[in-house]
Amino acid sequence: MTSKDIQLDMRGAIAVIRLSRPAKRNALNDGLILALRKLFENLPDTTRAAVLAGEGEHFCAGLDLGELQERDAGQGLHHSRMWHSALERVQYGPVPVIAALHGAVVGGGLELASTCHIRVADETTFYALPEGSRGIFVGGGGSVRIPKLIGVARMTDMMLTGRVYNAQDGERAGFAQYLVPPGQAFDKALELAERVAQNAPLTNYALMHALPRIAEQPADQGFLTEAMMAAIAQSAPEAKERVRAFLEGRAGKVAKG
Ligand code: 1HE
Repeated sequence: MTSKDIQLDMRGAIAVIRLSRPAKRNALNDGLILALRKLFENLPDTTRAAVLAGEGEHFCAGLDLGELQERDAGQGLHHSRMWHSALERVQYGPVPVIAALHGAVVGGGLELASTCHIRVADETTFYALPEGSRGIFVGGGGSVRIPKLIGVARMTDMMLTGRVYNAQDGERAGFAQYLVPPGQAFDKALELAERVAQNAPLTNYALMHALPRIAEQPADQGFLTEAMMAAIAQSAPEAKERVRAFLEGRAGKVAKG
């Protein structure tokens, strides 16, 4: 399924994906969620990293509330599962995704942002979970992913009290890994994506697919999964060449940040 409300633009190996429904603040209707899923299932083979951004004044206003009114309980269940399956394609897709955030990152928009692998926010960004005051609950995986960023206590507070985090507090709380001046989130996200795209593909695979699962495993199993992933990654010819390049003085040193 394609949608005029989501745009893909390849910039070399970087897939730039934009939510393009600014008149509705990029609110996520069913068509957009299905198109997002399809897009991540069909990224060109040459893609090495992606940037996810929103058109207009806001990243995303969350669920399209216009569609919510028409659902009964059974339809609501399937709708939430549809979101889960689409957002899983983002989190466990082929390449790391860097979210470029600005303006509202609220409700389902925050759920979507929390599926990405790195979040860059500009200073206009604000985070909220208005589900609490709308009489509903998160349904796009937010109860699983958001506490991993900010903790259960902060998420509970946001939903119980309607608390809104501004960009600075949001970065401190753990929503974003980078905070930049207004209007600069996209450029920073693209810069990071280009850097991520230089990594050995198996390293990126390990970070996307093994690390979050190891974090869920009992330590004993996590150590074993880690060892297996490490063995696979280091056995790739590309890893051997990268290590040789360092030993022969052909690769950069780690520099102070
Ligand atoms: C929408 C939506 C939407 C805007 N669904 N139409 N999300 C929310 O509860 C957030 C609701 N939205 C807002 O609080 C504000 O719109 C914003 C803070 C995001 C932006 O404010 P602003 O002043 O820039 O825009 P606006 O004038 O409020 O909205 C512009 C238009 O977008 C307007 O429509 P118009 O036809 O009158 O021009 C709004 O109705 C429309 N619009 N947000 C539908 N969300 C998987 S479960 C996830 C559950 C949730 O995400 S619940 C949280 C939903």
